[in-house]
Amino acid sequence: MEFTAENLKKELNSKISEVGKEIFIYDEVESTNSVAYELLKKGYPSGTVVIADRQTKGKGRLGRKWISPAGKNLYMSIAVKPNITPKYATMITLTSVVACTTALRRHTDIAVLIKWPNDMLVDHKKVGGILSEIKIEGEKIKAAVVGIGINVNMTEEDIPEEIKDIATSLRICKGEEFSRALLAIEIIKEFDKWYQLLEKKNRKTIIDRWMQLSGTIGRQVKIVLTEREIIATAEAIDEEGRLIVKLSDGTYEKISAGDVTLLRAK
Ligand code: BT5
Repeated sequence: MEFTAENLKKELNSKISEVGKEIFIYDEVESTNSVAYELLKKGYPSGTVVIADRQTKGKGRLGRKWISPAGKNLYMSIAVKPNITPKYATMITLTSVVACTTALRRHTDIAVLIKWPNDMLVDHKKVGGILSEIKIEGEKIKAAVVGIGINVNMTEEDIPEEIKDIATSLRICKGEEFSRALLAIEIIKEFDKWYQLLEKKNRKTIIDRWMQLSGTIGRQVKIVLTEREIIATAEAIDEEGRLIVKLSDGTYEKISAGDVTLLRAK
C-alpha cells in the first residue's frame, strides 16, 4: 500500500473513534512531535496524527536524539487532549507503549517486550521508543503529544555506529521487510482502542496488559535518577504508572522518572 495520508484514512475510516481522523504525512520535518503540537494548537482535533519519512531533529527523552534516516522507519506523533488529571500523566506513556507493542506483536509476530517506561525491545535491543510531551496548565492536561519511533526496515548496515550495539529493527529480527503504511494503520487502531480505555479510567486493564508485555517486572534493574542510582528488583506498576521496586534492604520505592537499565539475571 502506498504510504499516503489518503490511503491510511480510507483504511481506518470506520474503525476508529478519535485517533487518526486527521493524518498528515511529510517527507521531512525536524520532529513530528513539534509539528503535531503546532497542529493541535491551530485547532486540529484531538487524535491528529503526523508521520514523516525522515526527521532532521528527531527527539529522544531528556534532550537525547532519535536517529531518523529516510525511507526505512516509522516516525509518528499523535496529538491528543486527554481528559485525565496530571497525576496520571505517566499513564499516557504506558498506554501508548502497550498499544504499540500489541500492534507490533500482532502485525509481525515478533516477541517485542516493554522496558519501563517507554522502550520496545527485542533480544535486549531497542526496536522502538516513545516520547510523550505533556502540557499541563493548572490542574489540567492541556495537550499530550505521543511520539512513536519504530525501526522498521533498517538493515544492520543502515544502523549508525553510535547505536549499533543497542538498536535493532523489525526487518533484522524477522528477516523480511514490512509495509510502513500497514504498520502505521495497526498502531493507530490499537492506540485508538487503548486511549479510550485510559479516558474511561480503565487503568487496571492497561497496567495488567503492560505487566504481561513487560520484560522489566521480576528483573533486577538499575535506575539512574538525577541525583543517584538504585539497583533493585522491579515488582509492579502502581495505578499512576510508577514502577515499584524492592531494594536489597527490603524496602520499596516508587519511581516515576528516570532511566531503567535491565541487569542480566544472574
Ligand atoms: C526514546 O527516547 O526512546 C524516544 C524516541 C521517540 C522517537 C519518536 S520518532 C517520532 C517522534 N518525533 C520525535 O522527535 N521523537 C518521536 P530515549 O529513551 O531517550 O532513547 C534515546 C536513545 O536511544 C538515544 O540516546 C540513543 O542511544 C538511542 N537511539 C537513538 N536513535 C535510535 C534508533 N533509531 N533506534 C534505537 N535506538 C536509538
